[in-house]
Amino acid sequence: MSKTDAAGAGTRPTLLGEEIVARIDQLAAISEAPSHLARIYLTPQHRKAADLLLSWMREAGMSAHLDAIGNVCGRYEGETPGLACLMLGSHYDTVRDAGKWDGPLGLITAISCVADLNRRGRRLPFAIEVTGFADEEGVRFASTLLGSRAVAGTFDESVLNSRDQAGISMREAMVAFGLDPDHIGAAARARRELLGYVELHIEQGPVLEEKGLPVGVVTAIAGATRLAAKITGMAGHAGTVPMALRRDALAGAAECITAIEEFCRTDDGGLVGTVGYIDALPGATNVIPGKVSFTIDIRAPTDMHRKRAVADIVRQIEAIAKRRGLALQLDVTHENRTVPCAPWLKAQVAEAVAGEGYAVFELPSGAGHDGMAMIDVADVAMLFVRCRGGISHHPDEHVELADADAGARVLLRLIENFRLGP
Ligand code: HGY
Ligand code: MN
Ligand code: MN
Repeated sequence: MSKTDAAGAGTRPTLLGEEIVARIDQLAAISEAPSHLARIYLTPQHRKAADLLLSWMREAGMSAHLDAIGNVCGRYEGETPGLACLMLGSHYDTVRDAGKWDGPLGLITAISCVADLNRRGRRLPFAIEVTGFADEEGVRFASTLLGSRAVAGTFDESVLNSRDQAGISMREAMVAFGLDPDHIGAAARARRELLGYVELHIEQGPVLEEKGLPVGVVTAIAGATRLAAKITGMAGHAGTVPMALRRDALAGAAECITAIEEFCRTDDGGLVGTVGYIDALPGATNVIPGKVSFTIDIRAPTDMHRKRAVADIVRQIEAIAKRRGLALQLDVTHENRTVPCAPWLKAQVAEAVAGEGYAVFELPSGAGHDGMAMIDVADVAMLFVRCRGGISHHPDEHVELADADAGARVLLRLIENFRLGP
């Protein structure tokens, strides 16, 4: 934190922040290619990262293991063994060409907080568990929150049959990784084991920076709907088929994409829509595209707004396909309702923020987080840490060391003052 922060706690040693930033860099070196950061579920990089995280957990005084879906799980016992836990966590998979903070910041900070308690020999009247979720982004199997859904006991077994771009099913990838796809249920936790779930995460937006605050208290995580669209037209010769006779799947998809953009752009209620992936076949310069697949991601501040928007967008896409004589298949691949943070737990996050000398500022999360799945097994709260320029899902994603430290101090204070219920 700089001395010029609007609401700050003055200058302090930033020891936790230094450890956190060094580890963020160490973890970021584990990537499918040196040119960009990508750490994808059930790959050798997943394994390598898990081993490193497990070693940090053990060093912090936790017992640690890889669970049935590939999450890393650390446990720091309380005053007596076997107590229910406050669970902290975040994810350690990434998008492609990712920033290094999205996910790992929360996980690494939680480990550093436990390490600090351990160094001081501090035991609490509850256990602390730190979970690193193996797949939150859903890059590989087009289904997100796989790690946290397994922990929440809501993993959808049908995802095991979905295939990655190389045609490998999730079931096959799990077996190759050394996990048993028939025992994912073993990762599930019972509600009575968890006193609450708290996730620290970078904001991924510009609000805290604008406010001059290093941390913020999250009110709710916005819901999202994701769809997979397949458009089938007729492939043909680029030189011989007259324009009027074409059924070009890619031109149809392009019209759909701009319609989605226009629909969301002209909405004044915070609706956002993204087509982030497209594939056209057969994919040759001189062939009219016959088959196109693309994804759609729709989010809004309220569930009702999002659902209405999805229905309208689907109607528009169907009309475009019909007018162009294209076959259309639309599948919902992901649907998450808006998840409110639990008032009693949010109040304790706010207390910790104030306790560290920062102004308490509340904001919603437009991005999705593991808490969306964890809500099915525990009350959820989140703490946001400021990032530079609101940039995320991009290699320029950045958090200042002082802000990483501020986040850690707030989280540590929250843990040490944590009490069950309002
Ligand atoms: O897409 C999301 O909101 C999250 O970053 N996975
Ligand atoms: Mn992300
Ligand atoms: Mn994330």
